[in-house]
Amino acid sequence: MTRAYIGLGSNLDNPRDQVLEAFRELAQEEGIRLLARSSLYLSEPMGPQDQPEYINAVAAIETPLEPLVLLEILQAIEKKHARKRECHWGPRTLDLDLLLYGDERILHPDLTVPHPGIAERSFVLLPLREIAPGLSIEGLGSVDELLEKLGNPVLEVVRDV
Ligand code: A4P
Ligand code: MG
Repeated sequence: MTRAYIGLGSNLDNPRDQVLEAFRELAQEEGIRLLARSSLYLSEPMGPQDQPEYINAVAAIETPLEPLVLLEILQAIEKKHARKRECHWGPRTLDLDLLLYGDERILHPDLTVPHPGIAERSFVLLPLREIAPGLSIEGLGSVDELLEKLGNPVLEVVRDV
């Protein structure tokens, strides 16, 4: 069994519901045990600015699945949300990133883990710290240190009930 962290993001078609539904879908997958889900964080778009704000969150899971199999499941869930890949860093109904898979470093044409964006993204680090306080990322340092390097950013948490 490996503990892994999934980053969730949405900025189209009622992002809050997209993310909440994705948590439910993750929990229902055979081979995925949902251990924790973060709050929903509101964040300004990184990349092109002419797109709506994002809702971001992180899930902690435990799984016996190999990372590439897990990635396929994440992509199947994205598809169910009518995800259209139109433009790099452009708006999306649901984006699921495999942030961490145990302590493993994976450099595969289809999968880079830890996810390359982690250290620069407050919308990943803040929800990650919420559900995994004290977590350290092999080669990058602790989530607290990474947030400090970003100037201890703050993001608004959205009510999810
Ligand atoms: N891939 C490689 N490594 C991974 C991984 N660790 N997890 C490959 C998931 N996928 C991974 O992804 C392209 C390919 O990346 C996949 O086929 C997979 O094999 P994609 O999701 O189709 O493309 P993308 O999302 O347009 O590009 P990219 O680089 O993944 O973008 P990001 O990093 O996902 O960023 N602003 C805010 N505030 N919040 C956001 O969540 N997200 C993005 C997208 C831009 N701006 C944002 C946010
Ligand atoms: Mg992505």
